[in-house]
Amino acid sequence: MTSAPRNDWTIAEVTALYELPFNDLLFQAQGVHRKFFDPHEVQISTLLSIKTGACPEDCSYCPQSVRFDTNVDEEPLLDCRVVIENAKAAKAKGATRFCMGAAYRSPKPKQVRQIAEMIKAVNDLGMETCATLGMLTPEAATELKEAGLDYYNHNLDSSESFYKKIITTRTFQHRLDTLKNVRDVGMKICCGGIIGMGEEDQDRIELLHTLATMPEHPGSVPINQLVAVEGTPLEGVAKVDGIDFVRTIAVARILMPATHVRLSAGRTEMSDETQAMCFFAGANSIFYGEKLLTTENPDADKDLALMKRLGLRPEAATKHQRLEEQRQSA
Ligand code: SAM
Ligand code: DTB
Ligand code: SF4
Repeated sequence: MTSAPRNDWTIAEVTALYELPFNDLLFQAQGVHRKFFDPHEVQISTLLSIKTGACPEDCSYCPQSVRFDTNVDEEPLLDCRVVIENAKAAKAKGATRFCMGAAYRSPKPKQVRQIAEMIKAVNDLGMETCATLGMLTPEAATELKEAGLDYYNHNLDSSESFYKKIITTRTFQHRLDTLKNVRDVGMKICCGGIIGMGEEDQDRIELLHTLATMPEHPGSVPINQLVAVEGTPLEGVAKVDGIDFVRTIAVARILMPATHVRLSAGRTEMSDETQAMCFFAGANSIFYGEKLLTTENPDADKDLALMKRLGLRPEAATKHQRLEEQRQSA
C-alpha cells in the first residue's frame, strides 16, 4: 500500500536519510519513486526569461543582479506576442509546462497585469503555466491565480542560516511570506534550492526539511546545481561533488514522494552518467531547451538522445492539456 506523504519529518530523520550508505539511499528512493510515479516518465518544462537583468537584489549566485559585472544583456519586459511565439515553439518541441522568469525583486501592479495577459495566452495553448517574478503581495497572487497561473516558482535556495550569507537584500522569512500568499490563493508551489554554493551538508538537510514540512509539499521541487557565472561573488566556488548532488535528490524523493523533483540548472556540466543517477534517485522533471534564463542548458536533441538511451519518455499530457486539445479539435 502507498503511504500518504508526511509533513512531520524531523531534522533527525532527514539527517539519517542523508547519511545512509549511498546504495541503501538509492534503493529506498527508487522504491518510493515507483510507488508514486511511472519510473520511465519525465515532466518537461521550458524556461523563458521575460524580463532580464538589472535586478536590484544581491543574490550572490545570480548573473542578473545589477550589482555584479556579468555579461548579461538587459531586456525589459517582453511583448506578449514574443512570449506566445516562444511558448508555441516550446510546445512543438515537446514541453508541457512553460515557465516565465523575471528579474524583479517584486513585480509592480502594472507588470502583474501585463504578465497576467501572457499567462492567459499561454494557457490558451494548452500548456501548464509557471511564473517566477520575485516577491508577491496577496493581491498580485490573486491576480495571477485568476489569470490561470498553475505554478508559482519561488525558491528557498538553502537553509535559513546560509541564506543570510548569500543574500542581504531580503530574508528567508520574506520568501516564506510569499509562499504563504501563493498557497493562500490556491496556486501550486514550485520551490527548491541550489546545491554547490559552498554550503554544508547541514544546510542541505535543513533546506530539505523546510520543504518537506510545509503545510503541503510543493508540487515541484527544482534542485539546481550552481552555475558559477563569471562576475558573480560565487564564480570561484568549488564544484559540488556529484555523489552529494545525487544524494540530495534521493532524500528529496523520499521526503516528498508525490512531488515532481526537477533536475534543474547545472546539467551542461554534468555527465550523462550523473544525470542517469539523478533519474534513478527519483528526479522526474527537467528544464528542456537550449537556454535556462541567461545561461546554457543542454541541446534538446542531446536530451532526447539521453532519454532514449535511458528508456525515459516525456510525461503524458496533463488533464489540463488533454481538455484543451479536445476543445481545439471540437
Ligand atoms: N527574481 C526572482 C526570484 O529570485 O525569485 C525570479 C528569478 S530567479 C533567477 C529564480 C531562481 O533561479 C533563483 O531563486 C535561484 O534558485 C535560481 N538561480 C539563479 N541563478 C542561478 C545560478 N547561477 N545557478 C543556479 N540557480 C540559479
Ligand atoms: C529554478 O529553480 N531554476 C531556474 C528556474 N527555477 C527559474 C532558473 C535557473 C537559472 C540559472 C541561471 C540563469 O540561467 O540565469
Ligand atoms: Fe534578482 Fe532573482 Fe537574480 Fe536574485 S535571483 S538577483 S531576485 S533575478
